Amino acid sequence: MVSIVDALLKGERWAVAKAISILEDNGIQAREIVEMIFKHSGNARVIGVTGPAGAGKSTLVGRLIGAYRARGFKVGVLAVDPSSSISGGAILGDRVRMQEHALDEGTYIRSMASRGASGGVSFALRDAIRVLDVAGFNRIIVESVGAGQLDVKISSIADVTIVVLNPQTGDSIQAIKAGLTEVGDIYVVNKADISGANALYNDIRSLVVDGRDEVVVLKTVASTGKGVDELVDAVEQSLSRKLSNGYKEMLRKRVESELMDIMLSMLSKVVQDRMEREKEEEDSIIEKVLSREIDPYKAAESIVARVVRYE
Ligand SMILES: Nc1nc2c(ncn2[C@@H]2O[C@H](COP(=O)(O)OP(=O)(O)O)[C@@H](O)[C@H]2O)c(=O)[nH]1
Ligand SMILES: [Mg+2]
Repeated sequence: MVSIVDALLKGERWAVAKAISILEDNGIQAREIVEMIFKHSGNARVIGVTGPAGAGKSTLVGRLIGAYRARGFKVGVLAVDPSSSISGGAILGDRVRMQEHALDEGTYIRSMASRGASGGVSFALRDAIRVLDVAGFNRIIVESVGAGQLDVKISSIADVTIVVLNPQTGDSIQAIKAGLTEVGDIYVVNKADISGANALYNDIRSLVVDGRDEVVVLKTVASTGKGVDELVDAVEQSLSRKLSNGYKEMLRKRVESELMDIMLSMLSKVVQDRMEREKEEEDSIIEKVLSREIDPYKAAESIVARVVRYE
């Protein structure tokens, strides 16, 4: 483990790959890695890219890599796709779209399986960001589909969140439903080359800019790279604004939310273990609910009270 971490701190790619795999396996070794690298982390800036499937996120991320490399940054990309646990297609698609950068030493691209559970991926994701961070990648882009739980999480993990919409699938009503109007620092109307882009742009402006004047709305054509430099400018401006204003408080909240996630997951494991160990007791409580002797809240409360000692 020490040799992996040493290599990681020197920025060696094999160590990055190995470390992230260990994190995904989520065993004892994962905890060891985090313990060893944590104090070295915290230097990279994290850019979240979210939005509906098909909006052009991966294409845009490919362009962002190029633009950031041209500005001298080392870029790490983590693509989280809930569908990738069902089919490998999404991962392959992302690789192909981003592959022109795959041989570049200053770029590291990795797909992460989400394994269904939204809680599960955020642990591995946060730690994978730390791995890339200590390996010297100073801009880390996280792509995730913004359709459920995870996208909201992305904005609590990323320093700047880009929401990508497009005239085909990303109509404004859908964006509101998915909670996307709340999470973005920057809204990108991608596929500005097809009709409906201007109408969507105006919709999004009136939806998100009202009351949040620091929000930026831009148009891009990811397939040609049009608007991408302006997007990078907007991301960097948003970053510097946040760094000079309330960044500490944001980090504090982020630690708080990470601790909460970890504690809840630990507690959930304690409860599950107990339920398995005390099978008879569990059965008898279930029977009592079935016979309507006690209600489900009382039942759960009696178990929780035995697991957690209230002070
Ligand atoms: N016309 C047009 N098509 C685009 C643009 N950006 C991406 N696409 C296409 O939209 C499809 C979905 O892109 P992809 O990057 O995989 O979207 P993702 O699911 O959000 O990651 C692909 O066929 C892209 O070639 C664009 O700016 N204009
Ligand atoms: Mg994609």
